[in-house]
Formats: sequence, structure tokens, C-alpha cells
Amino acid sequence: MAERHVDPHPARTPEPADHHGPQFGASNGWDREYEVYSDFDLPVYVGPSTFSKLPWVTDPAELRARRVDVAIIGAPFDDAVSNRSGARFAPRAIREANYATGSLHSLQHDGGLLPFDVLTVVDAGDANVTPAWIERGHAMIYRKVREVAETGAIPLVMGGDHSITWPSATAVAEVRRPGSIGIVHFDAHADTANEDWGVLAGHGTPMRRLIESGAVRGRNFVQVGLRGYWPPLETFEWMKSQGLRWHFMREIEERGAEAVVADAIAEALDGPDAIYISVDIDVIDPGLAPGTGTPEPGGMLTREVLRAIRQIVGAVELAALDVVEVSPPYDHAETTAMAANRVILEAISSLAAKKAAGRRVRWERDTTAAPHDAPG
Ligand SMILES: [Mn+2]
Repeated sequence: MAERHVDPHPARTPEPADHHGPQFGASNGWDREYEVYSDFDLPVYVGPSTFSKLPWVTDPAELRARRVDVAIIGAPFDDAVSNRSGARFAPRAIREANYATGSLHSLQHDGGLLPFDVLTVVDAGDANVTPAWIERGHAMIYRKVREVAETGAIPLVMGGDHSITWPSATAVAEVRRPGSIGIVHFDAHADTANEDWGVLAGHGTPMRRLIESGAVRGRNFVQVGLRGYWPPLETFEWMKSQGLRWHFMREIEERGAEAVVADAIAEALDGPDAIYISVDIDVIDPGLAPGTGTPEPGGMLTREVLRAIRQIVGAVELAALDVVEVSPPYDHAETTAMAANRVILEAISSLAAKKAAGRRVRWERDTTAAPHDAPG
């Protein structure tokens, strides 16, 4: 398959301590020289399972020292689901859902793009999540995303159920102040309910919390792919009152995904400087992404979503991205985990293409602006 980097100093079979002793191994031919490989170049099933076998770097000081461009973060949390659970297992599954290792070559870009040669990408590990405590889980996800985003690295966050977008996007919005973010939200569901059975922090409510808190303006919150039978009309009335824009699945059927996504970009960036992308994997048709908590038939194609990621990241400043609601226990043949893995790889590749073209990828605080965290 792929050509791999060969270690310039191949390991030799150690000399036997006792030259007079029996050399059973050598008699089997096991004393010949073999090439040995770094963890990064070994097959994906060998060694530690980080995203694409990238270095596991959890210390923010180390992220700064390495001037990391992109940091993968796990948010293994599913205590806020309303239907099928299991998304807590998704970060592990998404990390492992690829067969290619080493310097990947993106065929979706021209010119032989090797994203990991161009960009500094690491796996920053998981938020410090424990089960059965929604408030603590959200606080830990907020802190993890915030400490990574403050280093200038672009966070790519693997959920988790969709409630993790509330703390994750809040962290990114805070770090980027006095700038602001718009959100392009791919989902079968609006996730703008006021409450799920009395709970304000369910996975059906995060978008309302983000807008109510002021972290994101309603008019820059754009939803793509809505379909099915939820939420009720009163929720859409609230969305309308907040200036949200949304694009139903039937609009994608009529106009095509690329035209709809172009409108979504313009709406999300109508004011803000950068876009946060949130991909609920259930925006994809459950025939192509069955491993999810609230599947809704009639969704987007995987290839349309991957193209949309390239379209957005290529056109705008990416503040962060999350991909949520993958539930490995309901998955078949890793289909859904692979789709989520490729959403992340498409974002990485598009950022790499920008960096290769001399465009900025990392976030740098605008030092000419007033301190954003001054009291008051
Ligand atoms: Mn959702």
C-alpha cells in the first residue's frame, strides 16, 4: 500500500549475551535485519490509539511550545441523550476508524497535499469526564476546549452527545473575544428546545443555551439538514424570534448541498470573523451512518457532508469544529465512526491546503485590541 518512511537506523538483533549458548532464534532465521517503524508509521492496530497515530500532547504549555496548528480533543460524554446512548465511546472509535497511517495524501485536494507534513497536528486527549454528572462533564469539556483554544491551536472536538457543543462553543467564543463566531450546524434536528423533560442541559437544548447566554448571536446561527418530525412549531417560532436561519433537507434536495452551504456560510459570517462548525452525524442518512442516537431517515450523503466541510473550511476562518452523536454500540462495520473520522480529516486537509498557500491557520490574539478579559 503506502510507501512508508524507513527508520534510518534499523534495529539489529542484539548479540547473544552468551556466544557459546544455543542460538535457537538465529537457527530459525530471526537474526536477520528488519526495518523498524515509528508508531506514526505502524499499522493503525499496532501501538497506542491516538487520532491518526499523532502525538498525544495534553499539556497546554507543550501545545504552545510546539506551535500546534490543530488539536484533536475527545469529549466522551453521553449523559444528556434523550434516546439511544453510547456516544461516550465515540472518541475512541473515531480515533481508530482509519486504516491509513503516516503522512496521509489527500486526494480531495490538488497538488499532492500531505496534510500532516504541512500542519502541526496533535491529539490533545480527552476532557476529564466522569459518568452521571451533567454539570461536571460540561464544565470539564468547557475547560479542556478553552485551555487548548487559548494556545492558538484550532480545536477539532469529538463528542459525545450534542450537549457538548454548549460548553465547547462557549469556550471558543470566549477565547476569540472581542471577535465573534458564527455557527454552521449540520443536523437532522434543531436542538433548540427549551428543555428536555425539565432538563435545561439535554442534547436537545444546547443551541438555545448558546444563544440565550450571548455566546453566539441567533442571526449567525445557521442550521443545515433539518428534517423529520421535531421540534414543534413553537420552537421554530422562538428560533425565528432570535433571527436563526435554517435550511431544511428538502431545500438541499431541491437546490443541491453546495448552493445551500454557500448561503449558510454567508449567513453565519454576516458579522462574525470566524465559523464554528458543528456536525451531528445524524445529518447523514442513517443508511450511511446508522450508529447514532436519534436516527432520522432521508438525510444527506456522506460525500455531500465531506464536500461541505471542504467548502466551508476553504472559504472562511475556522474557529473550531465538533462532530457528535456517533454511537459505536449501534454502528455497523464502523461506518459511522469512519464518516466522523473523515469529517475531521477533511477539516485538517482543508486547513493544510490553506497553510500550504500561505494563509493563516492558527488563531493569534489581536494584540492591537483592548484586553478582552478586563473586569467589566
Ligand atoms: Mn444534534
